[in-house]
Amino acid sequence: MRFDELERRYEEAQAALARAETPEALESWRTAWMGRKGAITALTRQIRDLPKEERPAFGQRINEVKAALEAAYEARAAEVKAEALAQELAEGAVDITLPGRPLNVGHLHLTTQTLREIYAIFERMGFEVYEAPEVELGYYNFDLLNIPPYHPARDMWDTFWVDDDLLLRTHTSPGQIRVMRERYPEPIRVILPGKVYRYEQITARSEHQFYQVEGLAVGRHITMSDLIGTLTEFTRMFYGEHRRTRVRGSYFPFTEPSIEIDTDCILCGGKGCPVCKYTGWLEIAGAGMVHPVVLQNGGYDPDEWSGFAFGLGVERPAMMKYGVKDIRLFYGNDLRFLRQF
Ligand code: FA5
Repeated sequence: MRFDELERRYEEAQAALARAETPEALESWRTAWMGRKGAITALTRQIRDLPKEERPAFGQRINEVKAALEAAYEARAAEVKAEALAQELAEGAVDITLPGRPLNVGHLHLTTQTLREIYAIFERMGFEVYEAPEVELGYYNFDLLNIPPYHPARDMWDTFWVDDDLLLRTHTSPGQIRVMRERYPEPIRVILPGKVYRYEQITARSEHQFYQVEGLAVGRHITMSDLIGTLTEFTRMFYGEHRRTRVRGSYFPFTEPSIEIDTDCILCGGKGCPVCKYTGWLEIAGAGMVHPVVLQNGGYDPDEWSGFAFGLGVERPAMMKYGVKDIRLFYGNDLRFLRQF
């Protein structure tokens, strides 16, 4: 009878163990069957109630059952642990078929793109790129360009002085003198790109730091029609055939005669807006025939040589080409703007 109960309990314990699927269930099983108050332990206690002769056989069987259940428990515990690990791996695993996170790739700034377009156009017309310093002697920025210290034209370009002699250049024109002095007596056809600085109020059309591309051609028979032809060709290639340009008489101390080139304002379609100062036109370049004094300062005899020069903005032509309404957007570092180009 006791043997029957032991075998029945043994089977029940095995079945219950097979149903335990979590570490918690295993623990409960262990307490319920093998613990101090567990069912198998309770059977052990019954040994003393048995007739003496049955005790050894029953004791031996109970020990076998206990050992078998311990072993089964260990095996089941290992299984449950392996299943839990497999599940954890499946849940937290890396799916190598997922597409990777996109890398943020930058691109060239609108100003750099525009500069490169400008270089490409002038390269096709035979101009080479020449670089001149951004921190410049006042002597080159003004005096050698026919702007003596007392001359009121100095007021057109106020800037940031580094010391009594050095300044942040107000335009790329001082580079003209540097090329001429370096290249004499060769004919010259160069563009001089770079940053320029002005102490002036920032508005939708004016920055205190911006880019210019200077142009200089010096030769034996260079005339105003070469200048107008070159700039007209530039605007045609930069904007396309449809854009209107106009040439106006102007004044610069370092050119004589002087002109300015305007394009029709695409922001307002010519109706007038703050960027074009309500004229329908925006100046993109100042230009003219190199003043004889400037040719002389560069080492070229004005009786033998002539030349033209121009100073083209970079941001303003870009505004007119791409419809940028405010020049402050260029260097405001707002990615919503920069990503559009
Ligand atoms: C000059 O700087 C002359 N050096 C240009 C020149 C060169 C004339 C050679 C004759 C011969 P101006 O100050 O007008 O000129 O500037 C030339 C161009 O730079 C303007 O047409 C405009 O496109 C751009 N520019 C001028 N001021 C600003 C500004 N504050 N912000 C943005 N662009 C400007």
